[in-house]
Amino acid sequence: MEKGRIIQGRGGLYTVRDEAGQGFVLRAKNKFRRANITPLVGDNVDFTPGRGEEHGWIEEIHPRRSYCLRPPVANITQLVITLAPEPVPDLLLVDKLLVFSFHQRIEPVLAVNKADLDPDMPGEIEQAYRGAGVKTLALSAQTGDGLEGLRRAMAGHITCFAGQSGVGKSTLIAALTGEDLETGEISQRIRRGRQTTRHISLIEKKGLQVLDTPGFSLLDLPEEMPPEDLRQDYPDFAHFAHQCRFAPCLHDREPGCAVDQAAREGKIDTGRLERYRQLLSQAQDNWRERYD
Ligand SMILES: Nc1nc2c(ncn2[C@@H]2O[C@H](COP(=O)(O)OP(=O)(O)O)[C@@H](O)[C@H]2O)c(=O)[nH]1
Ligand SMILES: [Mg+2]
Ligand SMILES: [Zn+2]
Repeated sequence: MEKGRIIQGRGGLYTVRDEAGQGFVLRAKNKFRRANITPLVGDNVDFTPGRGEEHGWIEEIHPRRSYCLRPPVANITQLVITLAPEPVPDLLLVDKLLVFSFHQRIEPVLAVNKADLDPDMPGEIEQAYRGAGVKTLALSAQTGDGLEGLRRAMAGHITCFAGQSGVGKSTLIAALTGEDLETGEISQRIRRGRQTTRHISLIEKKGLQVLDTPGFSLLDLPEEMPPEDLRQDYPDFAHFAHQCRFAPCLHDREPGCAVDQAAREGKIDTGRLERYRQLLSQAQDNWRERYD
């Protein structure tokens, strides 16, 4: 049996690459369907190669280190959350992506692209997310500024880019890997018409492993997450939370809330706390409706 990683899946055929870089076209054994397991891009597998023109078989899927449903990918270790001055940042999305990262123990990085349009923005973002311990990088895919820093941050990771459409994810991936990807407005149009057949592939180029995926912008909070667990994915609150008067405290305007106090004293970013309360209320609604 050989070992490799799924780098693409289409119509029940999977491309698996072994450690030497050789590609194999495989199908999944029926036992996976019976067990309701779908092989995902990023999965580490044992396989038997096909003979001649025949495809081979995926025999085993190794346990996953991380798992996403939308987009369907396994084993990513880093999420590059990309934002830019244009389109106007959706920080609620950024915070959701951070919750997702912390929840799955995936390393988040905040990549502020298009710094050529607004040189102040990276510093503002860095300031707001410093308490959460998230690395912020100032970038311009257009001028190339900061790209080497991003490349260094990505070394050794399986990276997925996430963020609103138009922030420059494909342009960044293209600049880093040399891979020719659809960028800009044309891709938007094509993508809409292609929703059902869109595919994900793991690009392995120039020492980087990157998943090019248009997904993640429709991300919901982790399913089946009890609302009181949300605060665990806010490292910037942890330093103060043990001083709250009530235990447990949801930091939702309870009297004597030390997180609220810290925000009023400028020790926690007030936007982070406001958006946390928005997400908490969403999580509470989901939780109430979960058996409907
Ligand atoms: N000014 C500027 N424009 C950029 C930069 N990076 C990407 N763009 C432009 O932003 C638009 C959207 O880029 P794209 O990579 O398709 O974004 P995606 O939807 O996140 O994949 C394109 O027109 C790019 O040329 C940058 O650093 N500076
Ligand atoms: Mg794109
Ligand atoms: Zn509190």
